[in-house]
Amino acid sequence: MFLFVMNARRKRVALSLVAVLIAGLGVAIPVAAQTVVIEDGLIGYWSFDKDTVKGKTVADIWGNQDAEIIGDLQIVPGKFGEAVQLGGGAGARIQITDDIKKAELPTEEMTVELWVWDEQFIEWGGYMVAVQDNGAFEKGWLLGTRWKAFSFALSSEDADDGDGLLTYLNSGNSYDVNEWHHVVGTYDGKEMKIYVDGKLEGTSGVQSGPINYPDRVFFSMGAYKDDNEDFVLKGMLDEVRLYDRALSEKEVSNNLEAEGLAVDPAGKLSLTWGQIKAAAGR
Ligand SMILES: [Ca+2]
Ligand SMILES: [Ca+2]
Ligand SMILES: [Ca+2]
Repeated sequence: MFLFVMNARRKRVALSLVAVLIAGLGVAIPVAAQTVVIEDGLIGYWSFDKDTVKGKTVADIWGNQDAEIIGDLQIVPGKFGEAVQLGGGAGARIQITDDIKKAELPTEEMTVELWVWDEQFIEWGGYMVAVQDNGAFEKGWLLGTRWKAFSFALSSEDADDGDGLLTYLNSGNSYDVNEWHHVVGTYDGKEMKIYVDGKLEGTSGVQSGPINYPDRVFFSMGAYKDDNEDFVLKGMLDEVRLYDRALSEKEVSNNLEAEGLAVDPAGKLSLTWGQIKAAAGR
């Protein structure tokens, strides 16, 4: 008996089929058709699972952008595995880098995706940010809140009014505190979209062309942080993912159901193989 693991790495495949081939019989028995995270275009994935957090360092389990915990934050049971919990006090965040030259940011298209448990819904909430919005100077992007709406903001080069122009695209509905929500912002170079719990909640055609970045950002999770603002989430963030292309509605729905990568690079391979063996009756 031998095992075949088909890894759908960097292909537009929603489901990874793990098949066990039984030698001699030539019969393929699918034992785990679990929904997995889309990998095509994925450039960063911060799961906050406890085995990916060492001291103040939060591993990027897909890319090369490990993040640093700033402030006294807790790793707590989350939506999937563990999540990070923030208390809302200024100065805390999970920072990937404050040097935009070192940041691996999407340039033409993007998707920012995460699970959030928000305990207060502030006016200028930031879950993942790479932004400067200082008066008329408006560059970069963020996913966060405007009061009880989720909001995806983005600045592009074609819509630039001279010093950048951000569009804050808000969800159509308002939401309650203390619930898990799956929130996604996408930009394909022509349209911004925001999805909440798999449902398309808003579209804007104001922005077009490459993403318009400032010279410096606090590329971070858990706070609306720029040169003159620092508004920290009170709540939890989990399973934060960044793509360099716009996921489709179908792909957003897939990721809403996904419980991780096909083969977890952070060291759960043995667990996955154990499950395969168990399912195969071995
Ligand atoms: Ca997690
Ligand atoms: Ca500002
Ligand atoms: Ca402007």
